[in-house]
Amino acid sequence: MSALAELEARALGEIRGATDLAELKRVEQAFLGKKGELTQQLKQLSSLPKEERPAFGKAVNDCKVSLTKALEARERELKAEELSARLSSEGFDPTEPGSPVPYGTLHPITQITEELVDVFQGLGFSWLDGPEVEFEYYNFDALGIPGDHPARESHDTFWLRDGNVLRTHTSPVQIRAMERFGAPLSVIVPGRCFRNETVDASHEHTFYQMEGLMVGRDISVPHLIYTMKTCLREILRRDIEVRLRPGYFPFVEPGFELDVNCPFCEGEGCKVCKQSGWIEMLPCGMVHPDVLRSGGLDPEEWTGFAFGLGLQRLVMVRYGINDIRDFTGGDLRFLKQFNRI
Ligand code: FA5
Repeated sequence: MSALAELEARALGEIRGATDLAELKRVEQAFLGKKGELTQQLKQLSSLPKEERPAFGKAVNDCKVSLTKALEARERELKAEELSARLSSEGFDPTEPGSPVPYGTLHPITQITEELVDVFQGLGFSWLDGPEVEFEYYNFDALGIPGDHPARESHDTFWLRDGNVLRTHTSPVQIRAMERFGAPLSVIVPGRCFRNETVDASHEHTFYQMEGLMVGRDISVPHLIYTMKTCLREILRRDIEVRLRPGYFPFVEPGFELDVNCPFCEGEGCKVCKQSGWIEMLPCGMVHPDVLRSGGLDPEEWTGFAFGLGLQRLVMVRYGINDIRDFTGGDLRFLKQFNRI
């Protein structure tokens, strides 16, 4: 056995035999310290014939690596032993269950999204996602809202330096869905939208919509009414009446505003519904032939309906919440009322 191999074996034995951290430190010094045995070996290097130096240098280095690894491993073991000895001497029982950590709750917008996805998947719709940073083309042009169209003014848009936009609604995904999947098609698209609006009790700069789109042969207004009634009945958890009023959106023809009978007065007339008995719920309509064309579909063959549901608005109507800012205010007393984990 070479002197180096003998030194390594002896050092490894001492490392394994060290019974506490102080002793381990002493062993480390004895072999790897400035005056340690291995360090001394290295000093012999210059006295060796030139051709033997590389092999000897490598052997010393390998030995150093092996000792360092063994020292680290033994240090970990000794530390763990010391910790468990200290904890048991203090009467700490690591097998006792910890004190409970309070759970958070799902945000009401997350809850309503999950419920809506559930209802619509039951009706055969697929759940799609789309980009929040959108091309001007998808957000506006392909939906029949060219640059000079007055409808752009109602969407106070966050423009990015590269000419793209933070999407102002989920409708651009209508085009993306038709381009990608063709027809027939039934999709919902819940997601975040952005408008550069002054925030007040009913407007946020960042809010959630859920787009719905059904395209098929002979899809007509009764399909739209049936779908919306089924969805709103499930979500508002009561039997509801709906009515359609004309509404203008360049990407639907005809376009509607869909109202539901007021949940607070059952249609009798109250402060919330401004004595009308009806609450404005969502805009919708039959997909404009030009929009079908933008999506690559032939309007002679296909028809469809679309809607854009404001999710904060839906939760507000369901629970009688009167300020949209509560959703992002971070007040736990508000959030804990929607106690679903
Ligand atoms: C649209 O955004 C259309 N894309 C909806 C649509 C889709 C129409 C498909 C026809 C067919 P509108 O700008 O009205 O429409 O917004 C739809 C809903 O989003 C509103 O009813 C409202 O509930 C919600 N919403 C709009 N702006 C805000 C805002 N600043 N803060 C909170 N909710 C908003």
